[in-house]
Amino acid sequence: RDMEAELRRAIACNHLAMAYQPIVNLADGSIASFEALVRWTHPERGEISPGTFVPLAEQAGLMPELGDWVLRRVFADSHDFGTAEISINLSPLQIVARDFIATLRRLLAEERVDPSRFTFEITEGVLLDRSDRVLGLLGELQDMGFRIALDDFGTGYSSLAYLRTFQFDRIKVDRSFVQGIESDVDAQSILRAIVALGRTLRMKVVAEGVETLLQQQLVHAAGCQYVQGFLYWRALTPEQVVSLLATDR
Ligand code: G
Ligand code: G
Ligand code: MN
Ligand code: NA
Repeated sequence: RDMEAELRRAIACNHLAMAYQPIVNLADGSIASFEALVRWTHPERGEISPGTFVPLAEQAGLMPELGDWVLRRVFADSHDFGTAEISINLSPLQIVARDFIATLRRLLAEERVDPSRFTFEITEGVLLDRSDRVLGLLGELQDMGFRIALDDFGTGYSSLAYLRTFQFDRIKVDRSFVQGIESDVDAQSILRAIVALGRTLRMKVVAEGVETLLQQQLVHAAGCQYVQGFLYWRALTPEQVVSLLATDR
C-alpha cells in the first residue's frame, strides 16, 4: 500500500529518529536507564506513531529493515550518552528473522559498543509458541552480554508461565496496572506481589506509565524501585539526553 512504500522510503531516507525516555530510580531520583523509542516524522503528515507503523512494518515484512535501522541508530547514539544503559524494543518478527544474530554481531563490531549497556525488551508475543529456537535465541543474546526484559508484563494470558520458560533480567509492569492503582486497592496488591516475585526470581521490576504523584506514592509503597512515565520525562531527543546527562550527575 501507499503507506508501506512511504515507510520503505522513510527507512532509506532517514526520516526516522530515535527518542529516549528516562527510567528513574525511586531510591534517589537518579536516571537508571533510557528506553529507546522510534519516531517517524512524515514530510507532509507530521508525526506518525510507532503504534501505527511498527505493526505496518511487521505486516509488510519490513521489520528486519526497520529493526536493523533502530539497532544501528541506538548503538551510534549511545556513544554520546557516556555509560548510560539503554533498552531497545525488539519485534518478535525481528528476532526470528534468519540472520538476526549475525546482523547484530556485525552492528556491534561496526559500532564498537558494549552489549552489557543494552537491554532488549520483548513482549510475550515472541514466546507464544515457546519454541526451542526462540528460547535459544534469547539465551544467545544473554550469552553475548545483553539483558532481556519482558515488556507489558501482566497483559498476556500466560505471563507467569513465561517466567518459568526463561530467566528474564527485568520485567516491565504494564501501565494498565499503574493507571488503575489510585481507584483500585487490588491493583496495589497485584503490583506488590509482582515486585516480590521479581525479587525472588532475581529480576528488576520497572513500573510503566506513572503519570501522577499519587501513582508514584502507591507504586513506591508497593516496593517498586524503577519507574517510567510522563510524571518524570517524555521521550527526549538525543541532544536533550546529552544535556540531561551533563546536569544529572
Ligand atoms: O513510543 P510509543 O508509546 O508511541 O510506542 C508505541 C508502541 O511502539 C509501543 O508498544 C512500543 O513498544 C513500540 N515501539 C516504539 N519504538 C519501537 C522500536 O524501536 N521497535 C519496536 N519493535 N517497537 C517500538
Ligand atoms: O509497549 P511499550 O512499553 O514499549 O510502550 C512504551 C510507550 O509508552 C512509549 O510509546 C511511551 O510514549 C509510552 N509511555 C511512556 N510513559 C507513559 C505514560 O506515563 N503514560 C502513557 N499513557 N504512555 C506512556
Ligand atoms: Mn517497551
Ligand atoms: Na509496556
